[in-house]
Amino acid sequence: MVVLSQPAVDSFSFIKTVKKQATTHFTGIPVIDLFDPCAKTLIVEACQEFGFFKVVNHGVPMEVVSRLETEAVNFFKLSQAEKDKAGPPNPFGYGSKRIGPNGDVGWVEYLLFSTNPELISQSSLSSFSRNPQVFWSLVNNYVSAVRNLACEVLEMIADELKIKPRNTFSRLLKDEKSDSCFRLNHYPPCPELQALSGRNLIGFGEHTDPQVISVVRSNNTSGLQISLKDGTWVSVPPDQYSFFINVDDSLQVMTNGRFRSVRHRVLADESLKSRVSMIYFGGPPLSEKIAPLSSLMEEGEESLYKEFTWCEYKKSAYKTRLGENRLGLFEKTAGQ
Ligand code: GA4
Repeated sequence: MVVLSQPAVDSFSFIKTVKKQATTHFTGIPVIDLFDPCAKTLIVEACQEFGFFKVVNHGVPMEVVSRLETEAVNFFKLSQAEKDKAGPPNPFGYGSKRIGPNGDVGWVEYLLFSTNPELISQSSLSSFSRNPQVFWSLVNNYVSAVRNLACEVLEMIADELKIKPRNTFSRLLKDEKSDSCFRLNHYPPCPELQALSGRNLIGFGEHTDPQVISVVRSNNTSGLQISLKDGTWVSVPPDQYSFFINVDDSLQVMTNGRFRSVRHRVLADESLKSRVSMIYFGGPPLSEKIAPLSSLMEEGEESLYKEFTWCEYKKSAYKTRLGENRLGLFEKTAGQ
């Protein structure tokens, strides 16, 4: 028999679950070797079909990844009282179970940072680690390595789509005012709760990312799922040595819907293993206009979206629930 303490039962009652499924890993996720001469074509195909792909031969030193992972694991091992000193997230800082400002919850705890050094002080950095300088330099090394990777991918996309200049997308992330952020997620094991419910707990509910592109790395645990074009959820086979790339809402708009912003979610693992993921969300400067690129538009093709700036989109996103179709508010209806 499973005996649960009252706090565990209480926390379970507001976390969503999905019907238990045996984890069968989807074998169709595109794997792009950046050294492959066909990589550019394969990336564009993956962005159109899935909005998601895996990158190998990415050039990010594994040491940069593992050193940050160790620090992250150490942070999440601290007592709840210690971790709470770095919260609540507004939106940056430490958060547990609550995601965003509108009542979403998941079986997850996290640290959310801006990658803009000017905003760092807001997030009471000093409490993130016993050695905040070391922690911060590891985050910085990691973020600059994955930003370079994201920019490389965006430039390959621009080449393949014949968009000039080739930094049309990547400049948004390289701009010193780029509104990018970085998230460390920890999904603690929850075998008791899953056994009790006979269902899978939701770690991070389904959503799309509002930015341009996201780069995800996780330890060797399952849990990440993506939604295919037909709405089927499939499990992404974990690979701690590779990076997964998401197409985000803003890139969907800039390509006038040719690329798909991928809907994804994380189910809490059934095993005793913790899932730790690190995600870089590459965003544009706040004042940037997000609109389909004219060079991509065919004759007579109209924009599917009303015009907006990243600042307007972000503001609107923060008023929504996680699972909402945020871009829906900016879609043009017939005749508009
Ligand atoms: C989803 C992508 C990123 O994790 C994030 C999330 C943000 C948050 O956790 O504060 C949001 C979510 C994300 C979109 C809708 C709003 C805002 C939670 C939420 C309910 C950091 C982001 O930029 O948007």
